[in-house]
Amino acid sequence: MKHTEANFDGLVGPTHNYAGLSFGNVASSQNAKDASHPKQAAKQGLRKMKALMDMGMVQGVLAPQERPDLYALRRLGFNGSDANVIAQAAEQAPHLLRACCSASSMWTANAATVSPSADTSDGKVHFTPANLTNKYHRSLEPETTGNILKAMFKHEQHFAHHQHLPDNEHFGDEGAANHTRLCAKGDYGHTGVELFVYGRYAFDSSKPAPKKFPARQTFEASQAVARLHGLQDENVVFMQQNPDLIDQGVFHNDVIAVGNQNVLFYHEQAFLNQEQGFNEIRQKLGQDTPLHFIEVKTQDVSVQDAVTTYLFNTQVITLPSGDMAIIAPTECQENQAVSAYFEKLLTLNTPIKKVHFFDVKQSMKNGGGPACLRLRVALSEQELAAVNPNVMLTDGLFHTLDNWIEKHYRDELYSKDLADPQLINESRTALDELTQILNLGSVYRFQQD
Ligand code: SUG
Repeated sequence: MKHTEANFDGLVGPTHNYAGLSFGNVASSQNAKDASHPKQAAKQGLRKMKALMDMGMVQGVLAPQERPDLYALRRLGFNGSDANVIAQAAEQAPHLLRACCSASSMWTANAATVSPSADTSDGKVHFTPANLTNKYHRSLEPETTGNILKAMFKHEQHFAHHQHLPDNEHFGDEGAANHTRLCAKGDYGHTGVELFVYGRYAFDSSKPAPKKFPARQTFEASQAVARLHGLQDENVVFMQQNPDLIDQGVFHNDVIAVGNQNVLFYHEQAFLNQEQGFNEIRQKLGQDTPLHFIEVKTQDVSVQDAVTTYLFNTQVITLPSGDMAIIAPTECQENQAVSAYFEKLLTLNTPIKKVHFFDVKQSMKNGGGPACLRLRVALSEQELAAVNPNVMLTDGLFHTLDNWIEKHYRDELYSKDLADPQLINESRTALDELTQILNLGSVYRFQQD
């Protein structure tokens, strides 16, 4: 049976802004308080989705979350009418208002960890929303993420949904950004090896850990997700991220490594105990599945260049022709070392034959590249047929969403605009219409009250 990998990209929400909320994420800190362009951001993302669809890829859409999050603000003691809640927060705690307005759910590589049915003990596709405990603004996402995923992947016969891990730093979980599935080339349907990459141990302080910036993902969280998904020990590998790199702004593994089928593309400094980990991957995948380990040396691309260009936050995709292509942000093209590296890569006789560049600058300014914007779900034909069809991109849906963005999104948003109570209605009107377009039902709390 044919298996495909579908990409579900996050639609950028109407409150997209730069609030400097992510300590350890260099772009987020550097661009704090700049004016943002929500309409442009949403259209950049939508255009990338359309381009992948036009390349013959299976492409879906993941809806944004309700922001401002008035429920979160009320939970923190702001009260009265919705407009009052916003006004009080703007005056007394503008940092909390900014956090509750973040459109960060757009980075769906952090929405969940997904294990395809070929790997799981019950033969279902498993989803665990990420708890994102390390950042307050992101910790507001998992419950709604779970609701949206359930509305997209409804059939219990094929799909299993878990609750996010306990909301505690010990089980800090950032989802697919720290999870890579490797398998035979051209075949998502055979059991693969699921590589979980963590930043620190939560219950053993004697182990290496970063000193300056937080390690968001714990070993214990990765282990728990593997258990929940019913993965077998012989199909799972855990590797630790190099803590020095977290201190240089590599806040997720997908900022320094990316894999697809039989390719692992990574920076030479990405992992601790690299050879040991790679040997385990080789041994668990077996001799029939030789892997291409494409290592980028520091002398070719520095860690700093990798962080500013997002060379590794690229999507490595298998095209219908069987060749692989890289989907990269235009920042890579603009950097001499990285563009020279790409030229070299295409001569290396690896499965990667082409590089496509996309302008996702609005997302990049908050530290989110092409790979952050998508959640990968490998599906059999039957499973794909069971996905809510309204979330799958077609030319028709592309035009509907393009018009929807045009109608509801602001061109520009400044930090002070977050105090505008009108933004609540704008955002809710847009999302209410979106749930109808995508046939999601009432996934938002404002629709349930
Ligand atoms: O969690 N930025 C996100 C970027 C996530 C990127 N995702 C992956 N690497 N998969 C984060 O740090 C910034 C929001 C702000 O500062 O306004 C933010 O949340």
